[in-house]
Amino acid sequence: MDLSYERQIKSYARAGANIALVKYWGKKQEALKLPYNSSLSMTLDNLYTDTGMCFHSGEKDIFYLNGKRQAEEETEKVGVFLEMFRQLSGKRDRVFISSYNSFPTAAGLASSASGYAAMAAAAKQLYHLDIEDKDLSRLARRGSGSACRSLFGGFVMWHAGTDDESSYAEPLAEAEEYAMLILLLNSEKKAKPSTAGMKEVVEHSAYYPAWVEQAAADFREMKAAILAKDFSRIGQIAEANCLKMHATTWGSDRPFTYLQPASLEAMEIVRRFRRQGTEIYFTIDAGPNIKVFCRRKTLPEVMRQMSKYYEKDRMFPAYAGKGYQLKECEGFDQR
Ligand code: 2P0
Repeated sequence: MDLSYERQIKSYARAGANIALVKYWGKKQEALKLPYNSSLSMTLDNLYTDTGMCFHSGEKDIFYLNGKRQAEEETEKVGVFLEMFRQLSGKRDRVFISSYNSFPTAAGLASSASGYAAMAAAAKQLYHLDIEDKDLSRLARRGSGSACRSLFGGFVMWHAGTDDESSYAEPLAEAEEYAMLILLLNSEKKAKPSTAGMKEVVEHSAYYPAWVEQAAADFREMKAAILAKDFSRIGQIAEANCLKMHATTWGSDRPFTYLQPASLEAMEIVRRFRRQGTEIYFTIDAGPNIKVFCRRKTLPEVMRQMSKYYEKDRMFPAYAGKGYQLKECEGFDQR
């Protein structure tokens, strides 16, 4: 079995990564991936996943990521995800899937979000499902919670909801005036995946109930700040929200942290920029890397100044991305 199936790919989708400004952190229902709190993110343009799919006659799904065939465990996870589409369509054939990330995989850069969003969109097309984007977001959520947000462009809300039906994502507003600069401080695969990290804090952190309460307030305020186009307020809420998320890891019976010395240093660099008059803010996910939120027009200058501290190949600039895109095609080489 090899990548020759790529020439037969019929359905192809692209979805952008997203960075949460109010984080998703903790599930109240593991299997359905129902979160305790609503979250709000910005979709990025040049960090994305391309996924192509076609049916094949074999007995098992085949999954390639960045040109490399994936082991059984990862392929089975994808198979469980695709099972939802098989049940909805009634078509049982196994699928060949090939995905490419435009950025380092599993380094805290939200590759599972764009990955499952692109896969959900490609599967919708392959199985000819006539479903609305809201319902597609519920399916993407089952692959990886944050994937539901990657189907849409600009600023996106994921309503926590109380059951499968009510936990979905929808766009809030465009984000053309803003940008993100991702500083890749450490590209190693993280020791504690976010799924395990959030489970741990839900069960063991004294601060978890406070997080749920604070996140709800941050979500409401962030929504208002975005609609008011209040850049400073968006940045302030985002920065404080990520620190509250990280505080839950310190407040656990079994304390851990995703931050590294380089993360604290980068946080201080961002604060120094602000003191010197360049208004930028940081946010940090379940890993050591820093994402800088800034105005679109200041991104080139921020990059120029950041290059005093970081190599060019460690910096990933991005503007706001669009929602998922579909293409019917004959083979992946026509991308
Ligand atoms: C977020 N994260 O809102 C938060 C902030 C990490 C920190 O969404 O278990 O890969 O597959 O639902 O979606 C990462 O979590 O976790 C994440 P699962 P997912 O972006």
